[in-house]
Amino acid sequence: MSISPPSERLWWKEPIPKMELVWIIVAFLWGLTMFGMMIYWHVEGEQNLSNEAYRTTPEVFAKKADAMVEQYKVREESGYPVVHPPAGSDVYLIARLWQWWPILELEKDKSYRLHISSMDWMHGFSLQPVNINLQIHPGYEMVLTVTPDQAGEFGVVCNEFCGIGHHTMIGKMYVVE
Ligand SMILES: [Cu+2]
Repeated sequence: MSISPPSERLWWKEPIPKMELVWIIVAFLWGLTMFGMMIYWHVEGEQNLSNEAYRTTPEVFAKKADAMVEQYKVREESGYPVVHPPAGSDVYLIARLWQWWPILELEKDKSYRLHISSMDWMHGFSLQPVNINLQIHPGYEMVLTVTPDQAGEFGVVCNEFCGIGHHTMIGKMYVVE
């Protein structure tokens, strides 16, 4: 049997069967509903971060992070500087193969502008155990206004596969009273 063209030249110009039309309408309305829910969840559900993204370069971003570390480093933990920047300031977190650098120490109930960018490939910022996730791209900085409302030690893991050392890409963040 060979493949033959449909008998009607305008094969696609058929009336839509009622059942198909019903499903199209259902899917369309559901899409509209979920669109509205995105806005609702943003406001009420405390989901969907209000992040901003700006263009940058790894060099420019690293320079800012280095300056912050130099000025506000308070101690060191297994080779990583622990940085305690003043409340209200801009704080920088570098993602690179395969670390989150430095360790930030923030104060509870104080707001910060948190900047995150990658020095190389794409990484995923995931703050544990709270459910905060951001995709981190090289060439862009993600900026969030954060107000930690829980003191303690938080883990930062990479949740975007970034190579052989991906599973070792674990950082830390402190929130102190
Ligand atoms: Cu990574």
